[in-house]
Amino acid sequence: MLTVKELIQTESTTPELFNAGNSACAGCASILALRWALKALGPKTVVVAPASCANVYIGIWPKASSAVPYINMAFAAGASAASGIVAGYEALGKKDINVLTWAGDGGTVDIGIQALSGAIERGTNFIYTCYDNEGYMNTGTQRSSSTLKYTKTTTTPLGKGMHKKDIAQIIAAHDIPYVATCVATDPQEVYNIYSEAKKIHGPKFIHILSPCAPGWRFPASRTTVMGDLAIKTGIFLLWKQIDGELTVNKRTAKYLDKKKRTPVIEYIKEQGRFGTLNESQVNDLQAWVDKRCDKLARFL
Ligand SMILES: Cc1ncc(C[n+]2csc(CCOP(=O)(O)OP(=O)(O)O)c2C)c(N)n1
Ligand code: SF4
Repeated sequence: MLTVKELIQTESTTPELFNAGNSACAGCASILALRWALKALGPKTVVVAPASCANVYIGIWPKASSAVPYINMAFAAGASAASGIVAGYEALGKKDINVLTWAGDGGTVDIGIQALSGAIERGTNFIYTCYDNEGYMNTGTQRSSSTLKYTKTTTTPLGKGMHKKDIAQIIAAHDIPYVATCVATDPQEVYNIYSEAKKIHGPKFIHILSPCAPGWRFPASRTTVMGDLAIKTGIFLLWKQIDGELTVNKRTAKYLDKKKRTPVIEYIKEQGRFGTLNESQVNDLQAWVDKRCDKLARFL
């Protein structure tokens, strides 16, 4: 696992596989994670990107930003397309190519979940990433089943009525070799996770919380603050499950103790997407976080 010092060296010694001049918004966390994931995976990687911001921020041919093959795919088909590509390479006897699905939460937790579950059941040797910006951002901020309760979106103008679905736990229940969660604003963790995942055979699932300035309505300069606050409040939990063994990430472990945890209101008030919440709504979100933290604390 790389230290921060080694990571800084790695930035200049590894090839740049997602180049500058892409068309992501300023402060996009998803693109930061993709850049570091590709640095870890290396040039022998094929990316499958179902309908999402990932089809837009790659840019327009012939000036697209990806230096590796990058396939824009139908919304529901991120995992099934990857399954076909893996089968094709296997038929050709090519064993050293990483196939990476890079999908949003809409493309994963909503429309893509069936294809993902099927590809996993077939034992597909690929890495599936859900970069989770908690909404359909590419099409103008509609809610997904990964949107936090009370978030105001164009389809939930008064605030979403139900809690976020826990996609990482759903996939972990498929008993696959590797599941990990991280925040896109932590390049060291992103690099380390992808370096680890590429050595494992079979389906790998990585859930990345990706703060999104326009969709969450915070200033682009504060993207990394949102990633840090998500961990400190426990609103996003960091853990890994390798061959059925769940371990809690050290950063999250600290905040499973409620006395050390930052209250969720500190996260909420940084982001325009929640509008003004009343006391009972804030308490409800806090209770949801506390329950999830208590559940994870059993694995410490
Ligand atoms: C079947 C289908 N329905 C709707 C769309 C329109 N569409 C394109 S991207 C998108 C939202 C994608 O959301 P998400 O997967 O969360 O990725 P993000 O845009 O947030 O990066 C939608 C609804 C589509 N391409 N195909
Ligand atoms: S809308 Fe959000 S996720 Fe999409 S490119 Fe912009 S910052 Fe990134």
